[in-house]
Amino acid sequence: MADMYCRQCEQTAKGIACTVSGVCGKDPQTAALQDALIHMLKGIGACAHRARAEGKKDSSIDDFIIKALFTTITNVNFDPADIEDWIRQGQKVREKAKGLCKDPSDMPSVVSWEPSEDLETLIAQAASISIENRKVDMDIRSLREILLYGLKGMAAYADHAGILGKRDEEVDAFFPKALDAIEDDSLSADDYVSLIMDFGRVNLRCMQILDEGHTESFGHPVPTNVTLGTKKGPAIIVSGHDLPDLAMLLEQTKGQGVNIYTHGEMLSAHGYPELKKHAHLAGHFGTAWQNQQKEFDGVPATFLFTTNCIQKPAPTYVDNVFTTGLVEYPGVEKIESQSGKKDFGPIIERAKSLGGFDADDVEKEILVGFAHDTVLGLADQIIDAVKDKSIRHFFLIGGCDGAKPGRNYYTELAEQVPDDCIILTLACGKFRLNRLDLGSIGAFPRLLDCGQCNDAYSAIKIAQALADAFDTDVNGLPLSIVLSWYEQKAVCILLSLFSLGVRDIRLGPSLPSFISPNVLGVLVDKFGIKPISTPEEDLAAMLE
Ligand code: SF4
Ligand code: SF3
Repeated sequence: MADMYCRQCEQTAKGIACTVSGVCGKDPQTAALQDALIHMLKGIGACAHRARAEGKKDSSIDDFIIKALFTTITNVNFDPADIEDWIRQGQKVREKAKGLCKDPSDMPSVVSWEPSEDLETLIAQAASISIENRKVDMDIRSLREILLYGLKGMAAYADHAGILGKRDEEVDAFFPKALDAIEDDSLSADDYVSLIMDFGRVNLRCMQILDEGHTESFGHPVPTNVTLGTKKGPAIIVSGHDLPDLAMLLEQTKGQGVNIYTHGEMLSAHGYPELKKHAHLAGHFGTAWQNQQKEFDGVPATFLFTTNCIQKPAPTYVDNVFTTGLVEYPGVEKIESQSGKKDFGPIIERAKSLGGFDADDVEKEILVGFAHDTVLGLADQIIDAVKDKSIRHFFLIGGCDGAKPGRNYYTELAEQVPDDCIILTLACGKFRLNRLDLGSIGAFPRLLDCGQCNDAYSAIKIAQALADAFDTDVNGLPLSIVLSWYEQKAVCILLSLFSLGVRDIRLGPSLPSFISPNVLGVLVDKFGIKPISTPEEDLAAMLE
């Protein structure tokens, strides 16, 4: 039996599965405990789904499911003790959910699964319930995994939305319903396919409420020049996706002589009026998440991880790293929330004591802030430019970044896109292209940054509005979509695109190992999905 079995992300070992230790750094113990936590969530889901059918729900149960799923996303939580704690809490939540049901004795067997009190036995139990040890048809297993990883991605967005005070009953109800379905042996492959299509639609709604949460709290993003580099003085570098954390930190550092920099997916924060108003939001540091160990080494600043993607901090900077939200790394100090408020004092004091950068070091400026409100404000001009042929084609090149050498494809593709075409980008995959000087077409920059991965909603809204204007659907637009994927949020976005009927998406740098050949066949037939090839070949095909 393998020490562990995880294949939920793109960098999985040998393109098959991590079986000895995670390429991400996850150890077998953490992997086993995450499997056990997912098993517990299926039991909670089974109860909560039945309770809902009887008109009973409890938002604390929904919140637990969402947060626990998010905690198992790649590069979020590396602390086995913390995952064990989630399992123990899960037992209590399951009892609560069971108590909401009319007949708690009529439940699937997963509801009576009891995690051992003894850690070693619990890990052995986890092995017996992990995906590779279940005797399930290969295609059913693949469809269950697609649904589970999609749910994990949606959980991240639902959690962010919840923090901003946004929730939606359809989204909340889908988690228990799908967790229950994943364990249901009576479901056929067709049942799972239709559930997955439903999921894509519900995830779109989830991304919509998150978009509303962001824009109601911080305003609609506007085009903004962002300085890449650093300024003299103490510094805090903020990574992840959580804008409310950044907002709180900006308030707490006002007038303190500490500059705040974004890192990774936090880049898009610069476009939001309520965040950019802070003069000490000084710029953006570094590139995408997978370069953090190299880029953080020897930097006289503190680092705050609000969500994924954290990597093992090197000894040279581990004392300067802090986590918050669901991010956990053993030996790294965490800033906890007290009824929604966080005291970032320790990270601010540490940043001051480090002294910060001793001189300005600015590389260049880049432009962000092209979310749906801004782009759709230009819709008439864009439509005219397409009609008079000054814009020939749009490319959406985005998604996650990662360490594989094959990801240079995305840079080369963007470089080779002809001058009369516009590139929309989003998520951390943009770091492969956002330093390129791509110029403009008339008033439009050729590279329009729509935001974080969760702002895929913006790109979809833009595409749908353009399709309406041209009296067609998204497939009828002069638009090609080239996605890079790494973790589970990319899975949920892809499923939303499928649910909208979007065809011919190119996906790379490799196809997910959890998609079985037959399931891939269905996706190719229904949606024309294809793996990336070479930039030259793909570009020629997309511009045909
Ligand atoms: Fe491997 Fe990815 Fe799983 Fe980490 S999350 S153990 S890299 S498949
Ligand atoms: Fe990136 Fe981790 Fe996925 Fe938000 S930050 S897209 S990989």
